[in-house]
Amino acid sequence: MVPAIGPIGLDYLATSARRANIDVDLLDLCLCDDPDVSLRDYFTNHSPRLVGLSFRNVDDCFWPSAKWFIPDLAEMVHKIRNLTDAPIVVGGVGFSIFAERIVEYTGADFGIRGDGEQATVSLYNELQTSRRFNSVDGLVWRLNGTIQSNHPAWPMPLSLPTSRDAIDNLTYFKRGGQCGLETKRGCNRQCVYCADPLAKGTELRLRDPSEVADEVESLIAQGVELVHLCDSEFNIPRSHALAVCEEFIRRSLGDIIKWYTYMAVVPFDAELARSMREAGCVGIDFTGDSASHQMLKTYRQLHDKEDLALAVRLCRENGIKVMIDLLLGGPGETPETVAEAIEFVKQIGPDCAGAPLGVRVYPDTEMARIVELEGPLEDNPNLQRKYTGPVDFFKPTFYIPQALGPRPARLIKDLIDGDRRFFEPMEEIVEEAATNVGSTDHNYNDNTQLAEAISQGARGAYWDILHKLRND
Ligand code: B12
Repeated sequence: MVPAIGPIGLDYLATSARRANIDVDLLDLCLCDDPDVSLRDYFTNHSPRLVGLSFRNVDDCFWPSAKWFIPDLAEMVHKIRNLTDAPIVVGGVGFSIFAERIVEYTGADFGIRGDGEQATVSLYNELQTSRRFNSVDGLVWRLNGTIQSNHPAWPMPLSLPTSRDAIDNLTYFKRGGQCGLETKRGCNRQCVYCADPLAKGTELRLRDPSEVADEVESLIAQGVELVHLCDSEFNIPRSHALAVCEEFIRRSLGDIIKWYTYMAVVPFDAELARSMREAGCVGIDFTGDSASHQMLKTYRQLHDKEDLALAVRLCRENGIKVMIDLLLGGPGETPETVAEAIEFVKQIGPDCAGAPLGVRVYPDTEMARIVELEGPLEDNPNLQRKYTGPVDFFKPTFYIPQALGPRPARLIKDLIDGDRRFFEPMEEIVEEAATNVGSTDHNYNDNTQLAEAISQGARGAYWDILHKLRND
């Protein structure tokens, strides 16, 4: 994917395996000039006992581009299979959303759903000894040809000491304009559409703030000056967000490193905003979803319109850039609710606002249940997809209500009415132009405009880079 995002899961995994005295080689296919040649060279000279593949994105979650990456993963598994007899295990956030289906589709020997650190070590050990696969947390495996799934690997308490030295973080920083870092895992919110609980669990698993600060210092030592937090929402719970900021402030990290984060709109208040700014936060992307009371209830958000206004004001007062991400086209959305959301966001005046169209429907979410209650999937006119055959939420499937009319993206664009703070939905008819300079959406995949800006020195969250580009 372009720009390149560092596979930070592998940084954590390698540390954990090395601590367990397992030798680890890391072949980063994203940074190879020719991945096929690198794979052949590697397996000609090495005979590993286990091969792991990190798979982050199943699809691009963006309508109408709706790119699906599973066939590429299957091809990769097949290629590796022809180069080594070692078992192949797949893991990663995207993988964890669809673990069983992916193992089945790709023919990989194993998968790990959830955190990989302890589970990979445990799988490795079982492979060398008694092969008790039912004892490996998160493992998806086969028994007499049928797929078995152990309980997801969501260890608690969460301890991830790492010096972040397995992947080439500096190159990712230069090519991706930022590096990732987590302060916790899991999310206990119930937003109907979200797949994060499937991959990370519904319990908040907090890291010790001093461990997080140590990790930031390791990245700084590598030359990284800017990170994007990889928490689903940094401010849940508020107490942990504050504790992390306090540790950063105690070590004066805010003077050296800048960071961006995703946040829920509540809880947020003056004390948290001030601490975040002092700790180095320069930008927040809020999960706004809507500014229509009715749609916020449908999405099961805990905030309302006035909270959105407060969030923008607090950011302004503290010199933090602010983006409100909307999610237009959920169940019950009408031209009126879309207009209400767009008008309100215009009024409260964030630096940017995302206005994508369509809700990616993931299996085993409340959204999937809502859709199923609407009647037979094949006949549901609110489901949009690019693939043929039966409706299958494994493949990119989007909810866009008929009530938005025959050209819903156009409707939204008309309401945005050229306001350059908004990232607009991609329109079917200009899909081909979407990767070209001048596109007005915020699909961060295959984004040559972004990649070009980063190669010329732009740094930051992608919305902030795109916003600056547009305003220059
Ligand atoms: C932060 C983030 C971003 C940031 C990245 C910043 C950065 N520098 O890292 C930004 C904003 C750039 C971003 C962009 C996009 N993102 Co994003 N992002 C995330 C987020 C919140 C965190 C990902 C992360 O790094 N986690 C931390 C690492 C440590 O966890 P991990 O990768 O899961 O690794 C662990 C396990 O999975 C496992 N594991 C990992 N690898 C391996 C390998 C093996 C062998 C094993 C056994 C285990 C294993 O062990 C690891 C440690 O426990 C996730 C949602 C989430 N909560 O995870 C979405 C998420 C990954 N993003 C998603 C999407 C769709 C995108 C975009 C495509 C959106 C778009 N169209 O623009 C772009 C792609 C950009 C690009 N060019 O690649 C989706 C993918 C869903 C899907 N359908 O595939 C997610 C899941 C969000 C969601 N629920 O929709 N994203």
